Amino acid sequence: MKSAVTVSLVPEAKSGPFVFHDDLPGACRTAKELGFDAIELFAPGPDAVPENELRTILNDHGLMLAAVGTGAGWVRHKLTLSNTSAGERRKAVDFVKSMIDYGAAFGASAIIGSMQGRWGDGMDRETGMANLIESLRTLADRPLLYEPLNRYETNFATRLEDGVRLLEMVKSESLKLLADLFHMNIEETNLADALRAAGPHIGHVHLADSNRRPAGYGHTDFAPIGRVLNEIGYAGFVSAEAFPHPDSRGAAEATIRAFRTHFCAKR
Ligand code: LER
Ligand code: MN
Repeated sequence: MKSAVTVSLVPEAKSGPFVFHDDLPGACRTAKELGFDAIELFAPGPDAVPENELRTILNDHGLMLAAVGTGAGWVRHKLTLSNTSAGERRKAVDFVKSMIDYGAAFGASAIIGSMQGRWGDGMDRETGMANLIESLRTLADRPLLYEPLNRYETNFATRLEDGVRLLEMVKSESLKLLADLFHMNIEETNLADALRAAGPHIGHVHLADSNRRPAGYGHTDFAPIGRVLNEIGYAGFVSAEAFPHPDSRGAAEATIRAFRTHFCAKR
């Protein structure tokens, strides 16, 4: 498994669950100093940091790009892949495509989290689901991560097993699941069992404690989670998407400590 830490450059997400905010070179410096393998980038769009600039920053610090978030499409432009309007769905798909292209230049997948939207407000579940599946089919010819979210953020897939069912409907080898331990803490009966059952579908992990503070600041038991990920041979990123508590550096330090204790394949 490889360690990563999130960096948000989205002004609307200033109070969001990201370890670092705004200062990309500073975040990379601290991430490298603490021994992270990668950063995960939440950017306003594909032009926020030009590709050559990002390449220079990553190379200078010997870091990989773990993944790119697409949530700015929702928080900035109110776009969703399940929108009842075909025109709005097209805009959402185009935004995600631009982020897929951006990440692909670094071998990083794009994440579909809040961009999935939710059914309701005049759109029934069946129609919303059909819209989401159609959008994902259009996008998933390249590496893409679908993230089940807790009930307050979506009503499509809230547990990993719902996510696996959705993946089976989309039928794309390049579409994998993102297991976010914060959402799972709200929705799953048992986190380790859910991860074991989802097995080879898991393509990325978001690491946060029960309260979305960094690992170690809540009551999630990470030992069985790390054990099961090792057992199923998960070799992807474990990426800290957590509040900068007590501050960004402190959150990154707690994360790398938890990563080394529970996730490194050394047992
Ligand atoms: C994104 O990775 C996520 O976990 C969501 O909670 C963002 O809305
Ligand atoms: Mn997440």
